[in-house]
Amino acid sequence: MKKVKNDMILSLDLIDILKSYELCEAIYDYIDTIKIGYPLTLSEGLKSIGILKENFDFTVICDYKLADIPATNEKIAKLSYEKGADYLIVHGFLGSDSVKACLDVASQHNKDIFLLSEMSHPGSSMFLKSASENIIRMGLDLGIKNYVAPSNKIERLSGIRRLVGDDSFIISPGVGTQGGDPKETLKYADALIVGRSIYEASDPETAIINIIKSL
Ligand code: NUP
Repeated sequence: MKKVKNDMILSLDLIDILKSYELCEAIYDYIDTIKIGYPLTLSEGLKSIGILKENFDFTVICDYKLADIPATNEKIAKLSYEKGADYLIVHGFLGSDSVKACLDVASQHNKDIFLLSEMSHPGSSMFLKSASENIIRMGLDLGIKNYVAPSNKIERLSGIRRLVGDDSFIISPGVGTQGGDPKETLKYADALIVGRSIYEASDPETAIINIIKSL
């Protein structure tokens, strides 16, 4: 992925397209990339991707954490890219065939994926943490250049940076509400993913400006 404006991606986890639209109007001077996931998509449909992309010219990362057999991953990926997704977040723990199915659809659409190995919530240490390094190595073998790694577990994030090298692109959720520090995170990640600290703020624009200043 190429550089993201202000090194920050808005995680747009509202469930209402009008509220999402209003939020985007307030912050689009500062942000050129958004991440949408199940909350908005299940509530308002895949058309949400196109609405936000076309009106604000955003790069859209769809956080659908694809985790299914290759044939089903392929269908979900195809639908998402056709509706305007630029990137899909794909779980690695399903194995190389499931990830490869997404990579193949991405390349047919001239798009790309992000690989997810472990996560920012505490439960990630139960099963995902021990598999994470092997998942990343699988990603590197598949030629993947984009990764998701937790901001609030800085030693895990820095370890993933060491594994993937400096020419990979890491986006990092867990900033703010989940405890991650923006400045510290950007020592290892290329972009922050920030949701509630922005969209739950009484003044989202000021919230963004304050994060940018803190960098
Ligand atoms: O490890 C992950 N942690 C995480 O929070 C991987 C993710 N994709 N996310 C997502 O990032 C999460 O689903 C939410 O959409 C966003 C973080 O939001 P917030 O904690 O900043 O509100």
